[in-house]
Amino acid sequence: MECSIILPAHNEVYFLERCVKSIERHMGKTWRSCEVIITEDGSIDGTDRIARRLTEKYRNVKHLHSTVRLGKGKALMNAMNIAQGEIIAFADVDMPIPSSFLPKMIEMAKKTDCIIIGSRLIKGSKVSRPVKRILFSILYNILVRILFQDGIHDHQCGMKAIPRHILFDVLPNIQAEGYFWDTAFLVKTKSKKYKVFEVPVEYRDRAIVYSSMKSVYITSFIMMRELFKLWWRIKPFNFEKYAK
Ligand SMILES: Nc1nc2c(ncn2[C@@H]2O[C@H](COP(=O)(O)OP(=O)(O)O)[C@@H](O)[C@H]2O)c(=O)[nH]1
Ligand SMILES: [Mg+2]
Repeated sequence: MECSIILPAHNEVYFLERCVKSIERHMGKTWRSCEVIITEDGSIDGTDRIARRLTEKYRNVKHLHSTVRLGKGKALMNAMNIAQGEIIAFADVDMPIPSSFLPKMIEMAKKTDCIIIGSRLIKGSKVSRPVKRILFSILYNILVRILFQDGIHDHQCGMKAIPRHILFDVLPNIQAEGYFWDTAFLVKTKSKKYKVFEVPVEYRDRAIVYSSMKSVYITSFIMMRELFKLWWRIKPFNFEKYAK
């Protein structure tokens, strides 16, 4: 299997089918050698029914379901554990980044054998988000770079493509179940000296009415708390020990 595309979904009744169709269109010929894993939990809006219907319509679409909300990180890890692809990619269902970036990033991961991540904070990116989210994102990423010296500009962008062997070397012992998963993963990746390339993306936040996030302030607080917990756990610059 060439690649696995993981779609974490929580209450995405409006976007899920559009997202899968858009990916099918942009993957072109490679669509048939890919699997799509919808990892969906805690939805109360009928997203699970749509996901089931999509598995009937497409042979290469799978659906993982839990009635309890698991968090994005846990949902991603559950899907990774059943993913068969040589490249394992994931993307947000509300498509803040056009799906056309997905085949490009998968191809780059294949060619370079490195981790490819979308970035909203490097030259060439085009971003349309509320100012408070941009500010939090800049501050948060500066803080991660100061604490962990990893040189990455955007840890939290929702589109990433990872070669299988790297993913499964890094995955054990990542203790992050929610949105913080991406940062925990990248910090660990860097502690193991893998290369990460950032690709500038076009990014547009969904209309707030569809957002599954409670509030930017609550989420920001949780992210900061998780960040300091991680720092405390691995202690400053003690990467060698963390890498094991
Ligand atoms: N399975 C699962 N997916 C989630 C959860 N929380 C968020 N997601 C998904 O993660 C992606 C990003 O979430 P979103 O609310 O758009 O975050 P934002 O873009 O950072 O505001 C979307 O595809 C969501 O459906 C969760 O608890 N479980
Ligand atoms: Mg979003």
